[in-house]
Amino acid sequence: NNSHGAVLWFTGLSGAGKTTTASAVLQKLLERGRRAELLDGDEIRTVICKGLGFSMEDRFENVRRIAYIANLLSRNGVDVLVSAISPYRAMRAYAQEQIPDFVEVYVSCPLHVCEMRDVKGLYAKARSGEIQHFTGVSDPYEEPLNPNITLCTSSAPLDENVQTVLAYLDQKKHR
Ligand code: GGZ
Repeated sequence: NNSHGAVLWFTGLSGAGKTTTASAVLQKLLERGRRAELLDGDEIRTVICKGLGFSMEDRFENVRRIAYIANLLSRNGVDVLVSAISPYRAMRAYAQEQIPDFVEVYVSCPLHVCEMRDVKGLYAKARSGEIQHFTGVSDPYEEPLNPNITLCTSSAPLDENVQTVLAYLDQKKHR
């Protein structure tokens, strides 16, 4: 259905560049005159997902709520960019089932690179045990087996990754 927006679901490790890449794609879509929104897990966790932690159950609940909003927006013609670790295949499969025009974008980056970047100092805290159940360190991340798009943020520049996403959308004739 062409009146639907696309839902670009960015999954990957903390610090892989999900939000950075999604924000840059958002800018481009807005410049093209699209209606578009970014749903960032980290941000949503301060509002409608306030109180949720990082157990498998809470992460699943987080993803369930994000998928619900993404669906509401996309069926009203808004392109939605989701940035959430969403570490389990089952939760991404759930989102895919709920959302027409779901596009899985794997933001791939080696753990040691994410850890070297450690933008928020969370990896250090995870290694010291100050934070438990940290994805990639003490909690699982299940890589997508068949993502629609794979972006490598350690080897490709941001601009190139943004173009890859836009080209995918154009070719999918979402526009
Ligand atoms: C993973 C954690 C954790 C643990 C806090 N594990 O890179 P960030 O900092 O800015 O974004 C991460 C965010 C993860 O929220 P999501 O909603 O994307 O996760 S999920 O999809 O799994 O529900 C990270 C920070 O919160 N953070 N503790 N233990 N990331």
